[in-house]
Amino acid sequence: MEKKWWHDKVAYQIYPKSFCDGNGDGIGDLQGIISRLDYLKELGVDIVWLSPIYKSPFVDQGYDIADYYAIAEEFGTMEEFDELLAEAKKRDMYIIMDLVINHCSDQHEWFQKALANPKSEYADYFYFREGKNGNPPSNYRSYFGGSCWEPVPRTDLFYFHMFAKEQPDLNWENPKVRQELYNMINWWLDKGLAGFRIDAIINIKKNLAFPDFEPDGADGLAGCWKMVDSVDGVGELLEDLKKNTFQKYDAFTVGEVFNMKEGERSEFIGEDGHFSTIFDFSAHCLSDGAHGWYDAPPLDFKTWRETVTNSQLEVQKCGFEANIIENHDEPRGVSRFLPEYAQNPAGTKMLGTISLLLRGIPFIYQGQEIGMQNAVWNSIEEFDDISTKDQYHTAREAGLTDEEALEVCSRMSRDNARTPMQWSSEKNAGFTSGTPWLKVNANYQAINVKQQEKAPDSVLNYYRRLVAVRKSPEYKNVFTYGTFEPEYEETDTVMAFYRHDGEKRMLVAANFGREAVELELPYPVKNIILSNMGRIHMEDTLKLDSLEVIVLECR
Ligand code: TEU
Ligand code: CA
Repeated sequence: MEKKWWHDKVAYQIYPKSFCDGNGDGIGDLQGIISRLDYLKELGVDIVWLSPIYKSPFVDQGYDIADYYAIAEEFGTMEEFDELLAEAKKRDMYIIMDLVINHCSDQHEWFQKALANPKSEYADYFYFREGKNGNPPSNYRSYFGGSCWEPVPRTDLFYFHMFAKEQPDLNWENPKVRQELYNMINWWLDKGLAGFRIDAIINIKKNLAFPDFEPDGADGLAGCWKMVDSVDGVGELLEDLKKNTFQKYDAFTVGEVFNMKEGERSEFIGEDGHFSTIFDFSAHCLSDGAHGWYDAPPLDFKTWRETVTNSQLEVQKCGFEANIIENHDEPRGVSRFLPEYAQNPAGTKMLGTISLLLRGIPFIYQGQEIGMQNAVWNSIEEFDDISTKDQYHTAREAGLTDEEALEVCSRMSRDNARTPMQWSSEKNAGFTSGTPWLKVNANYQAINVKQQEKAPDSVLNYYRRLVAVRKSPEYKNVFTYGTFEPEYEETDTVMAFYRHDGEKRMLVAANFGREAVELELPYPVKNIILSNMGRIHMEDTLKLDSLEVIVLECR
């Protein structure tokens, strides 16, 4: 396998609005990010992914871009962005941005021109279609609820949007659109950007016949992803994209790809794949409800272990995926993947160790490194997120009480990941001197950076050691290129695997159960590399207390 510059890197996702507020307006910004680069460096971060910072009306928190060439004034200026690039470079860090090109904002000038004159060439930048007897052209439900089709005022046309109605989908079949997007991407790469995280990219290929599907909900609509599922040919678009942009720069690209078809993985992330890598969402998809968050199945340990294991075994046949516990679209991993008795520092370290030492590119989401958890939400009014509001509505429509629907949203809301970063036990968790745009998690006195920096055994200091082990000259190769081999799969509570590169064999083992376990050790222990319980000695058997994780070098 050809080695790539990004194979051995550790990435960190910043959600700019909630990371650090430099000027006291309650909104995180570029100066805030710059002020925390040393913090990220100390954590061992190489690649920083910024969720969208482009000019936007923020209907979907920046995933609705009004100008691809401008920085949102809430976040700062282009000069400040250049400063961030330069400051990152000084520290040998790479910046990647979010690339949202399935759709733009309805405030983008292309869409404004299209609306102003639906006969102009700009209408063809989007999907403008005639309705069927005054009804929308097809029966698709958008990802955020309601029809995918919105009437174009003063016409009998509708435009297509898979997300909010303020996020019209771009017409990727139009070569002019593709060229505009490629120019924009190259413009950013020319600036010195290291690459992109690529948003919702599987959706760019449409079935242009827009056929109806069997309704699958009380609203009489069918999920629009079914159309995406039913169409072939996204690969050609993705190759065209890559060849005209990323490839020329040796850029690092990580695709947000749901609904990949069976057997397509190597086309996406193989040696000459469309992307460097894609996120592994297999564990997250376990809580996909058939109709929404309200019927999300509960998670159980063995299914989770089997899912992660199978994914690792599949992925290593062709490339690298990016491993996450959480991101800005997901609830906090500690609250989601750990049983209640494990939602504490020991359990948090255990989960982090598994995630970071799997084969793949680890992405840490802001706050994960201090063990941030879901917030307590007292009413639906407290949420900001467009998707949460839709899911609340869907749950109520399905017959859940207000209280039950609130419980569902509290458990699943994307806002759980978007509450401000907890820097200290000062007012507003040290995130802002003003009024935060979204409420701060009430637990910030107990969970924050400043306190954890001082405590040698804190989650933060453990994460620092964990990243350092992964990147150490001694173990870097095995943790980057070593194969993944599951172990102790027959147990009820242990998630364990070897990483093996032919030279070194490492064992990572975690006990998710309430009881201690004692297991045979097929390979004698050479060294204890890491322990969340301060264990420095291991006899001939593997002893793990409840919530203990250990990293061993085997003989
Ligand atoms: O997400 C795409 C996506 O399909 C999921 O986010 C999912 O629909 C959503 O989490 C439901 O709650 C990307 C971004 O990550 C997300 O933040 C944006 O809202 C979305 O695209 C639209 O740009
Ligand atoms: Ca600010």
